[in-house]
Amino acid sequence: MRPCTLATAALFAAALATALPAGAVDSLRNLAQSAGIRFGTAVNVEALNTDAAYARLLAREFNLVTPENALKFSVVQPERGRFDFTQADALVAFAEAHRMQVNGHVLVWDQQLPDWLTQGHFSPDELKAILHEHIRTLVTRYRGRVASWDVAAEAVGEDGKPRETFWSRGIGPDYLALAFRWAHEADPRARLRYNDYGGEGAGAKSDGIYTLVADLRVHRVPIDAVGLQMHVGLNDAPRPEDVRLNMKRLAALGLETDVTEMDVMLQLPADRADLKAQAGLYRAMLQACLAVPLCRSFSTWGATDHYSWIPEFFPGRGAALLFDMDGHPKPAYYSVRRLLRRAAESSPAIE
Ligand code: 9MR
Repeated sequence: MRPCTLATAALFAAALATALPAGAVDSLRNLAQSAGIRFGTAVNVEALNTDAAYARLLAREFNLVTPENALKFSVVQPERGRFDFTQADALVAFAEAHRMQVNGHVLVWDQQLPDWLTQGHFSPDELKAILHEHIRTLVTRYRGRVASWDVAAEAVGEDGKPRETFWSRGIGPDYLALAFRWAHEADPRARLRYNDYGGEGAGAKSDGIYTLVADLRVHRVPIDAVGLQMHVGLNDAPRPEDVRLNMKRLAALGLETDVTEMDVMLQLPADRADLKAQAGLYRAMLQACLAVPLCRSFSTWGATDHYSWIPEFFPGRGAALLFDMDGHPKPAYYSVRRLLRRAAESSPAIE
């Protein structure tokens, strides 16, 4: 979409936003708030700007939003030194109009990098300068408006060892510590997070993530939280009990946790039994989070099945989220809501 069209669409979304209800009493966001956590989703900003029903659904049900792609390196700095915040600005404005928190995603990742960067043959010092400038520019722009940042993501391999990435190759092993320090310098009050998949429960990767963040803590690197992505299927999800224990051991390091990107992909077309099993998994993972005081939020990687990354990446699979293709609640939505209501009845509210 051309910038002027996007800007017009953003204005439309903002105007529409003021007419929306700030979450019905029984919405996920309101129940979650009473239960002491935030309930979030990744947001497709193009859809936010063009699909009024989607915007209404987001405003009603969620109080935490993560731009699904709008702040990724190739989107936000498509050419060296030229930053494009059109989409991210639209999302932050929408979030502010609806009293939602924003999680910035993602500063150091080795996907969605622009060609000028990956093919630029930069020296370690040049790459450090580029990354520093990138982090400083993004975090400063949204200081006080983006409450937390995924500073780094997916830096640990399946074997638990640090993964070799574009950044580790180009800068060396201290790129992670540097990134957290630079983000902290740019906004000392932002909550800084490490975010990964496949290490939510027990196992080598979970241990590797634990070792990595423990080491950052020992070296007084400003890290506040660990994000557990939770992209799962019905047969490969971690045991909820292991997720709880993992959250607890991270809490013992002084780290908060979040479920950051949950979705449960199903074989299409999804049948009733699968939708029921899916509901059970969402419920169990939410329950693990609710059981650990330092687990602060629970987010799904998209709101409706219509705007989910799964069918494109896993042909024949999908139906992974809480709302169906038409934005109607699925069994998983009702399970999550019931559990939040129960938790809300026995828990103090957060600010
Ligand atoms: O959902 C995102 C999709 O639209 C992008 O094409 C993709 C690019 O790799 O990234 C997806 O989001 C990822 C997130 O940024 C990091 N964790 C895994 C998510 C799913 O791949």
